[in-house]
Amino acid sequence: DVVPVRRALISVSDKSGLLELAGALADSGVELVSTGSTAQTIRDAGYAVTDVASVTGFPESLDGRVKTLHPAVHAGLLADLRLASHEQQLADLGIAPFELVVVNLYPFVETVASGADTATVVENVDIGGPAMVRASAKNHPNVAIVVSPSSYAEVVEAVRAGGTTLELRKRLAAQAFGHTAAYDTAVASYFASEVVVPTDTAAPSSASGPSTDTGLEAPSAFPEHLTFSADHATTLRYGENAHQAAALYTSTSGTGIAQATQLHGKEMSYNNYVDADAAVRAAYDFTEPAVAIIKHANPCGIAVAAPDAGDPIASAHAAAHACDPLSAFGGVIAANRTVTRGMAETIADIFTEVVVAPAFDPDALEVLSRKKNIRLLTLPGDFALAAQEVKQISGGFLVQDADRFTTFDQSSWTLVSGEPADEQTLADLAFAWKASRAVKSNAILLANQGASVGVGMGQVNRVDSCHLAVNRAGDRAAGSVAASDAFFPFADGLQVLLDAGVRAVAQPGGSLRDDEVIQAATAAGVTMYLTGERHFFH
Ligand code: 93A
Repeated sequence: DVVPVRRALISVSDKSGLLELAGALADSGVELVSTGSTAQTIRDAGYAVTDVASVTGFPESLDGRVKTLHPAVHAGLLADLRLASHEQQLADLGIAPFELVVVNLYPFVETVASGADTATVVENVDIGGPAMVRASAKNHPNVAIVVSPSSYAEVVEAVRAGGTTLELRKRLAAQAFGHTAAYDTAVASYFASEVVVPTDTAAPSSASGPSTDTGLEAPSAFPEHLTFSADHATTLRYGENAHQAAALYTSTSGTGIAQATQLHGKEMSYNNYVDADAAVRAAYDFTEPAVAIIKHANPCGIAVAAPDAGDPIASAHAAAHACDPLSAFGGVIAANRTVTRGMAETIADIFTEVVVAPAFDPDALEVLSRKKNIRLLTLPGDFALAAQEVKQISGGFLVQDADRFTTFDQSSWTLVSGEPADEQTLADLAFAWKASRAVKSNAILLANQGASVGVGMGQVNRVDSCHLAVNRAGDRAAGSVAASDAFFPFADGLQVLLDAGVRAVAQPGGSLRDDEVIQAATAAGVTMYLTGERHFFH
């Protein structure tokens, strides 16, 4: 099973050790066939070499994309000369076999690491090289395939000793398949990380059409506002934590926080973007002047302007801040109106990471710009909350319509306990109900006079969220109104609110134990409305 080497095909991007190898093979009487610059390097060193183009009778073309992709090469690599028929066919075709193939591939990984643009990276996806490597490895009973300069010495030794052994060729074939597998994995992960989503990427047909239970139309295409181009990526200093690499991909057609203009301050961080997005989502749920202050994607205060305020947005900010001044330290603030000097002066006294708004009055900008680090962002003029949302899970994406209120109008609510609310209480309930949507589930939000006074967020049971909201509100819990993003499964959570003295409650209803829950409210003489719509937010 020793195969003497008469003819070798050499095509290498990494030319290290090439001349020693070529010299040793030439000295052993091996005919060398090579591609473009490999042939040139060998020839320049004074060794005889045949250009692959003269073997194929076809010029290297398309900027080198087609060099060795030709039957005259591949028949020479794949012929199994243990078979008389293969030997005969090669002879009939006038093709000589190769017994040794030396290939290393275009430096794909190195090109990506150099930060090259997409076109350059793509050009460095080797096609012909892996084809030769795999063909030769498949045909290891006849061909020795070498993919690494570290194998040259051993192969030269075998050639000099009369030929390659089957044991050596098998070992080399295993290395070769490992090499192309690793190469393709690198290519695949590069493309996966590119997140290039063409506009017309339709979801699989199984995802379209109405769901049988709900009559809802499934998203039939990847959301249009998430059309990215790879050159719209901005490298961020790091991700959620300092050891996580991160980038911002800006949708080419979006009108959101990713398209905001930064007027001042340090570079936006990954967490700044996440919180600014949550803040804007919360503030823009309101049509009246509103401010949301966000920490770790949760509100530590939301408020709308007092009806008679002289500086409405400043009044909304002051009320939002008063909800939880301790937590507001280092927060991200969104306003849905131009930031005024009055609002700016209050913010200037509080350590704040980001302020995002449709605009800043010039004197507000002047006040805030005195703070070196605070990031000031203006939203695009055509800012709009996204109509659809995408969440990554392992192996795929979840796409859903954005959560929109359809139950904001209290005329659709059902009074199930206590007296009908007066105008102010109804307004407070409506505010609390809307504001609770900005709170991660399980969400309980206590409010008074158009401002949150206690927020219970992110707990795995509703009772704990109630305790949290009540504790945060302190003595402001008594006389406040409460909103719950989803029904009370038992009366226990509601009881915490009732014991704290809330005066009215809005919640979706729909629990098996609604009766028990309603009875607890009735027993406490507290007004309760069922809104009929849940607003989980995770
Ligand atoms: O562009 S390719 O995918 N098309 C080919 O036909 C082809 N043949 C060999 N790349 C191809 N190669 C690669 O060219 C080899 O894998 C090797 O990395 C490189 C050697 O080219 P040169 O000898 O011109 O430096």
